[in-house]
Amino acid sequence: MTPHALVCDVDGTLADTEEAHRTAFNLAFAACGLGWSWSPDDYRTLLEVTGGKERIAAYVATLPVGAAERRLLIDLAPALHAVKTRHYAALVCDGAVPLRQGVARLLDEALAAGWRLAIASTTTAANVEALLSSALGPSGLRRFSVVACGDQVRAKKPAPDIYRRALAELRLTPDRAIAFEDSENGLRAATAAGLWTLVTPTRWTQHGDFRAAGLVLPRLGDPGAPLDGEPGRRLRDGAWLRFEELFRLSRPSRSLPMSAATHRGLA
Ligand code: XBP
Ligand code: MG
Repeated sequence: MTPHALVCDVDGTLADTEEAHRTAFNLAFAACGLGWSWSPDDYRTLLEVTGGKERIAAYVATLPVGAAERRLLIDLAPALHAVKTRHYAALVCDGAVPLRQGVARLLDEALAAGWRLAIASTTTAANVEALLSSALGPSGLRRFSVVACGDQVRAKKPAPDIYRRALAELRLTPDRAIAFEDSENGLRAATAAGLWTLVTPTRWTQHGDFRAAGLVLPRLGDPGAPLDGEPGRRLRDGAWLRFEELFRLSRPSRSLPMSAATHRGLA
């Protein structure tokens, strides 16, 4: 069968992690004796900057301080971010932040269809490991053929670099992959890399512009938690997104159902 891959963002997509990130940032600020505290509204705005170190630097740029102090605080960002990352790992351990509804099912369906799984995330490798080993168990990360994340690329989302890196490591062209995202920055990165993209926004990212997405759903849904108005609004095959329908929607030119196409290696 022709190889294919589902390339997944992590934060907000596989799990709704941004409240844990926000808490970890605030714990790090307190541990370092900084009187900073990011409210949910502050954080929603700051999330427009991807990458924790970059987000801290963007916040410092807004502070009413002199150039010397600003330089000092920006130089502090990497060490401050390392403290934050340790707090985040503690916050997501033991399954404290579960996968979003339907995610485990969709990943299983993709693997059962013979697709590979990959990660394309702005967050650090430590955070990916902490979340997925906690939410999917010790072997969780091994389900992913490729983990492209964090500082492996110079330009973070919305630049396409992390998706291009994932495709290169997968040895796939963009037409052999589907991207799975939650934010406008992620959608811009995936589409700039040429991938058809599924978007399931969260309360942190729902204000974004998702017109370039192949499909936008509030969540994936599950047999026990069907999507309102489905099938019929965006889905044809059921009230929750099955991988077979995701495949079909991503390749409207292919009339064969995914099982037949992949079985005959035509997908
Ligand atoms: C979302 C991000 C990350 C997280 C915080 O990443 O932009 O910066 O908010 O994690 P994703 P770090 O691409 O997975 O949606 O502090 O490790 O950056
Ligand atoms: Mg995300």
